[in-house]
Amino acid sequence: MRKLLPSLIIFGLLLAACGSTETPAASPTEAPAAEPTATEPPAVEEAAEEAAVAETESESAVENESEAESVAVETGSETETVEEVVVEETTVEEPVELLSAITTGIAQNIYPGEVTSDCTNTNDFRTGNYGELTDDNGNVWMVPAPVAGGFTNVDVYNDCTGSGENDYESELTTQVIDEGGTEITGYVFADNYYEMYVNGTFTGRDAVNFTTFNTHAVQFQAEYPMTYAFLLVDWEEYNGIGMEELRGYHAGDGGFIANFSDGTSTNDDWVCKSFYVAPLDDAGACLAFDEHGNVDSSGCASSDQAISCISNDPENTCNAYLEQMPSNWMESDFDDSNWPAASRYTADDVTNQVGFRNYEDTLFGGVNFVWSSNLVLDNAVVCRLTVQAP
Ligand SMILES: [Ca+2]
Ligand SMILES: [Ca+2]
Ligand SMILES: [Ca+2]
Ligand SMILES: [Ca+2]
Repeated sequence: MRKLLPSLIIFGLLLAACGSTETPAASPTEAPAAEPTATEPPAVEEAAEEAAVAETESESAVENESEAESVAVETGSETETVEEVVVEETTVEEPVELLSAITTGIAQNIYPGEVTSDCTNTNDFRTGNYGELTDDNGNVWMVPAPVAGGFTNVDVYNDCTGSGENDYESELTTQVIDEGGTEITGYVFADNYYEMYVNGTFTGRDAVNFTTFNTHAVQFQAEYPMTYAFLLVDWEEYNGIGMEELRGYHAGDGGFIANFSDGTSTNDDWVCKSFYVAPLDDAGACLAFDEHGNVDSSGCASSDQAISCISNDPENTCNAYLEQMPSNWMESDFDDSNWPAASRYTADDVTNQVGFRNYEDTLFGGVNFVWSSNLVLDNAVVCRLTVQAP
């Protein structure tokens, strides 16, 4: 039977990061990350009733195909072949208009990050809170991103919820995504947070939303062509305006690096699209959009000194650009052919943290960081790559 296309019914924007109607995003009114097992999809909670609801029925099941199949039927001691009419359900998918918004100021509702009380490194720990930001049309956006949560990957280095350097090899187990597929081991570091999918299957997430900085290992078995999809978040303390606190306001930066045992690693073969840009002056007048509608913030002021709102009551004056993520961004058959190529960055551009530097020449030897074209302003980014063969 042909597989039904994923439903694209939209329950506000809070479901935007989910793979299907079976894996809704975390409720903004509850801790976003529950702890499902490795065989389950990310944390599942119904979206809050009060969330702005843009219920857009975007597909309709249409019975439009039937075909005759030969079916072997056991009848007593003999087998006869009969013609059976099989009616297949297929769907007609209509284009979905994905929402976008320019907002002003910080989120109205703040919810604590899930490791708020668990981090043992009190010096460098920064709580990874979530916020709900309502735009002028009443749509509610989860910032810094509509993360879904789910199980965490094995620690290589984690001095927050782990004990620092970790004997990760003894903890790795293989997640079977495709029976008979190739076994892959990989290493991932994100500034600051990632959720990972391979061939549309959730394969784990970062254990620490914000800081301290940590590195993970992952092991799975999957078939080629192999599609990697990562939701990446440069976390923030002032939810909704893309800023962190370190003796004042700062527009922090992102960055993502991954290296897999089949030779796949982060480089400009990947595509990376931004869904949350902040802090911005002048309602985002500096933003550009390419011919496919992808936002480009590379022409915007991107330093603490150059962004005017940072020194002018940022919590009430800085703007953000928000764009709804397609619900199927992690799927193998998602069309990312019009997404921008990833931009490459060096470790010096991204981080000097021991959580990465300890493994720079070993687990990540010779690999580039990637992100969208703006490491500072683009705070929620999805990066994808499909590997045809090893
Ligand atoms: Ca992290
Ligand atoms: Ca940032
Ligand atoms: Ca950061
Ligand atoms: Ca950084």
